[in-house]
Amino acid sequence: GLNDQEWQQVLTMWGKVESDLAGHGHAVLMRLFQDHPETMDRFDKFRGLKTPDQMRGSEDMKKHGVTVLTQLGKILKQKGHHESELKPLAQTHATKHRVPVKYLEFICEAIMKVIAEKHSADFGANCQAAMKKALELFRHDMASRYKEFGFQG
Ligand code: HNN
Repeated sequence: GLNDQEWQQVLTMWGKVESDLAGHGHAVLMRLFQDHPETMDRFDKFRGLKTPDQMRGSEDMKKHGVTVLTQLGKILKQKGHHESELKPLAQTHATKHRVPVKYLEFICEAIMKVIAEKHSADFGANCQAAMKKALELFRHDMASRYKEFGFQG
């Protein structure tokens, strides 16, 4: 787990993400879909988006970015005691959307890159390490839940 100081670094940084959740969310999804186009296949609603320009202009993608980062923020704010937030999310992502653990890793990488781009001055090595640990904990606990729902991920 993370210690108090690490959680504080994570949540302080998350506060900066929340100052423009839509901008960060949209950038994260753009990054994810460009680096790993196969992840787009999980979304019926994004099937029409073919080019980076279409993605940039998509209100739907912006909206979904807010959904994803809002949910992730709720999880991070539990500082590891996120069982009740994680369970329903793991259930839909395992049984309905069938999102492999690998895709969770991809989006965590995209989040790290977007924060590094937008907040380079405030995202020093210690803060990066803390954020990475928090995202790894999230992924690890999602993966364990997946197994309970019979999805190997
Ligand atoms: O659980 C749900 O189905 C509610 C909608 C939702 C939420 C709150 C989704 C979601 C959907 C349904 C979209 C809709 O109906 O408008 C789909 C198709 N996700 C996906 C697919 C892939 C996906 Mn995710 N999500 N999500 C959330 C919330 C958070 C959330 N999702 C994630 C990843 C990595 C992928 C594969 C590309 C994802 C993450 C990491 C998070 C943050 C905790």
